[in-house]
Amino acid sequence: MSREDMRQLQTKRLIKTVKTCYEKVPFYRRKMNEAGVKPEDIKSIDDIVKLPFTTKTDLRDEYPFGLEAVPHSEVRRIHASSGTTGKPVVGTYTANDLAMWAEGVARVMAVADVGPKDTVQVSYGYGLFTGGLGAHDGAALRGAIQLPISAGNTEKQIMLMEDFGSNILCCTPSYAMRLAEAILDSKVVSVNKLKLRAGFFGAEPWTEGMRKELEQKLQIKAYDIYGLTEMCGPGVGGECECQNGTHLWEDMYFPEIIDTKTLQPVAPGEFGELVFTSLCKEAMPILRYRTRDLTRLIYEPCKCGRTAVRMDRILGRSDDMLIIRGVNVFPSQIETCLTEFTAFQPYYFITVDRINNEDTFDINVELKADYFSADPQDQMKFIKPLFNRIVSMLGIKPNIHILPPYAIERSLGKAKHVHDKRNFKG
Ligand code: DLL
Repeated sequence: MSREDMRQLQTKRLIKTVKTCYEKVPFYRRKMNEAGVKPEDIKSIDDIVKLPFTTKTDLRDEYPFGLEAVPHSEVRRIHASSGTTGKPVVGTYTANDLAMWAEGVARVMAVADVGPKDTVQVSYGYGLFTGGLGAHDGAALRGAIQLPISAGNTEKQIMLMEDFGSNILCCTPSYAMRLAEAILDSKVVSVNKLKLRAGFFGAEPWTEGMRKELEQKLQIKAYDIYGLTEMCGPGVGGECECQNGTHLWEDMYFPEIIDTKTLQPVAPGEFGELVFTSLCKEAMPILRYRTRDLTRLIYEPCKCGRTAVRMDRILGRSDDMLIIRGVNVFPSQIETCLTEFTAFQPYYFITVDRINNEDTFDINVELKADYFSADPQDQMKFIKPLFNRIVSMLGIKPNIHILPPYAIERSLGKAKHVHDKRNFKG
């Protein structure tokens, strides 16, 4: 679709969404009244900046169904994201919302031409988490065979992958790495015997280095799939064959990038916080939702021919950013450094503490089994270049510890990379 046609469609859908929010959801009416904006003030997609933001706290305050814009009897499914503290964030869906969600995932899967001859192994968790059922419904819409195995039970995953001939894998990148490791270590299954050809990985930040490792180890094309419960789940966007940014389905979810301090839109192409307005959602429409995901939007045309705007890799969430000795650190930056060295595994765990008024910064890492030695002198050969790389990237010095193979916990879903002990001190 041309940019102008897209803008017209977005305008039409925004006007409708805002009117519904104002008329049906007391929360939005109150917020818009406070901001002095009425539905009639929204005449074009550019007027979106007049609308107030919605935050995760608002969602929690309106828990569970305060933001619904339809009678609850029209809801057909409820999902929720775990959240680290307190009440979960809830997403509810009408039948149309479920169809639109599946369409978003199906568009992502189109890049690998997923269809009736394919078996899609859905190794995202099934349940309240949107990953499992989201990928499942997208695969169903493509007419593919769905294998709803969910996350975990790694040995069985690889046995069925071989026996059932799964050729598309959907899971978090960290679980994909765990599966790759299990396949390479396996005495019964070899990667050459598998039919895998593509993977759709998301739900957590991952790096180019991780992509290369996964593509090489699993002998597949590894595509990014992005999404969040507040919009629908997976399938807000996905990568094309250029693997050069994640196309966002902006006819369904309008993206903006704002400066986290001024809350004003940044210049096109600049980094900031991603904000979404749903343009088609019925059960729980959302206006200007602050995702806390930090990235940038790329408006230059993509070689693939898709005109939907692209999003750069997500650096991390603003709430995952560590401030160590005054320096901003995103855990994914450690992954970037690790994957530049063949000897290291892409697994890591960061511990931050404050001792004698100074921040400590410890990183546990693993060497691949062929390189591992328990001898500290041997280890120094590997630690030194990694240390130098991290210092050049972050400007602060970590303590690097090499752990024996498999010592770092492997994740089935979203990996946990950080323990910040400072949070528990007065
Ligand atoms: O993680 C939905 C999903 C499932 C997406 C499966 C992709 C695949 P939530 O649990 O609500 O929903 O978490 C949403 O996860 O705001 C990002 O911080 C992060 N996230 C999701 N996809 C990506 C990605 C699902 N491709 C939050 N890259 C989002 C980086 C991602 N971060």
